[in-house]
Amino acid sequence: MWRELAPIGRNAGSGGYRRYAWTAADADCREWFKAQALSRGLTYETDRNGNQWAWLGDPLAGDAVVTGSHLDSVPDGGAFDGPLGVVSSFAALDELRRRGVEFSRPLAISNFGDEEGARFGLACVGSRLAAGQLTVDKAHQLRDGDGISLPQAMEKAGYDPGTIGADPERLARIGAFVELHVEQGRALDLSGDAVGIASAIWPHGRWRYDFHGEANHAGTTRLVDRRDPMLTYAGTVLAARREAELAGAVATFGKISVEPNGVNAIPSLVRGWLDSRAADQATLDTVIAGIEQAAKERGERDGVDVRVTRESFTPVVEFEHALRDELAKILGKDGADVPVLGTGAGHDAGILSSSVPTAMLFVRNPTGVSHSPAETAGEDDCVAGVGALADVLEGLACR
Ligand code: HGY
Ligand code: MN
Ligand code: MN
Ligand code: MN
Repeated sequence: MWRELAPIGRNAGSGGYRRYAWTAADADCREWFKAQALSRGLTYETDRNGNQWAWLGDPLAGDAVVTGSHLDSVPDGGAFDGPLGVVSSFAALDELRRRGVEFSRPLAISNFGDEEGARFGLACVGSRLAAGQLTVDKAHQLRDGDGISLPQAMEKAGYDPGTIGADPERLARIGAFVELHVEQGRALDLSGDAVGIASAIWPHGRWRYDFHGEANHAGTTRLVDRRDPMLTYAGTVLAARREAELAGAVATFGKISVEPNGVNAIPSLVRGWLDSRAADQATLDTVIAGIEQAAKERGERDGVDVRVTRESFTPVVEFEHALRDELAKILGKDGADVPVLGTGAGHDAGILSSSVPTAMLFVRNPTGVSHSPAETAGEDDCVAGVGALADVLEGLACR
C-alpha cells in the first residue's frame, strides 16, 4: 500500500509532498484510495463534498464505526501527516479479517478532502462542509493563489461543486470516528510510548495582516520619508514571538505576499498570515490581542496602516470522554498504561467532534518534526499503531 502511495505528489528535489486539493496529485491519491477500497471488496463512494468512503457493511444502517484521515499535504509536507492514518485504517481492516472477527456494526474508512488548506487557505474544508461549519457561500468565495475558486477547481477535477454542503444525515449514521495520526510533537518520544490517545486539540486560528505603506524607489527615497510596510511586518513578527513566549503559546508567520515584490521597490502592501494556538481560549485571546496592538503601534511609528482579518478559527476540542475512556480500556487491557496527550495540531476529528463522538490515536514521531520533508515515524511504531487501531475497531465494531 505505502509503496504505491509514497511517490504521489512527492517533490524529488526537496523530498516533500505537494498534494493540494483538487490537483493532479490529489486525483492520484483519490485513485489510490478507490483502488484500495475496491481491491478489498468494500463499497466505495464519494460524498457531496468530495470526501471518500470505503464501507464494510450497509452505509445506510447507522451507528457505523469510521476510521481514516486525509491524504493532502501542506507545501513540501511530510509523508506521514494524514497518509499514515489512511494506510493504517486499511491495514487494520486487513488485520481484523486475519483475526476472523465478526462485525456487529458497519465499518468505514474515510479520506477527508483538503484537510491542510494548503491551496485555498482554510483547513479541513471537506470535514467542515460536511459538519456544516463552512457555508456553501463561504466555500464558493475560497480562491487559490491563481484566483481559481474552490468550485472551479472541483469542476476541473471532475466533481460537481453544485452538491457541496452540510451532510447531517451522513454524519448521523456514524456512531464513532477514530482518527490515527502521526504525533506532531515529541510527547510520545519523551514518554517512551509507541501509541497514545488524544485528550484535546488546542484552540487555533489564522489571521491575515495587511500592512499598507507607500511604494517608492529603494535607491532614492530617504529613510525618514519612507512608509515601509516591510518594517512594520518585521516588527510584528518579532512581537508575535514575544507574545507567544510570554504566554506559553505558539505564533507563526509562515506565509507572506509582497506588492509589487521588486528588489528595488519599497513595497506598497505586505500581507502576512499568522497561525496562532494556545492551550486555552483566554491565553490565545491575550496573545492575539497583544500581537495586534504591537502591530498597530509599530504601524503608527512607520506611517503604515495595519488591518487584521481573522480568516479561520477552531475552538478547543475536548475529545468525548466516554469514547476516549473506552479506547483507554481497550488499549490498556493488559494493564498497559496508555498515555493521553493534547495537541496543537488541527484534525478532521476535531471538526467532526461537533457532530460525532470522535477520538484520536497518535503514533510516536521520534523527532516531533511535522509539516516538513523531515517528518518521520519508525516502522515498528507504525505497526504498533495498526495493531492498536485494529484493537480499537474490534472493541468498538465487533462482537
Ligand atoms: O494546521 C494544522 O494543524 C493541520 O495540520 N491542518
Ligand atoms: Mn497537517
Ligand atoms: Mn494531518
Ligand atoms: Mn491536521
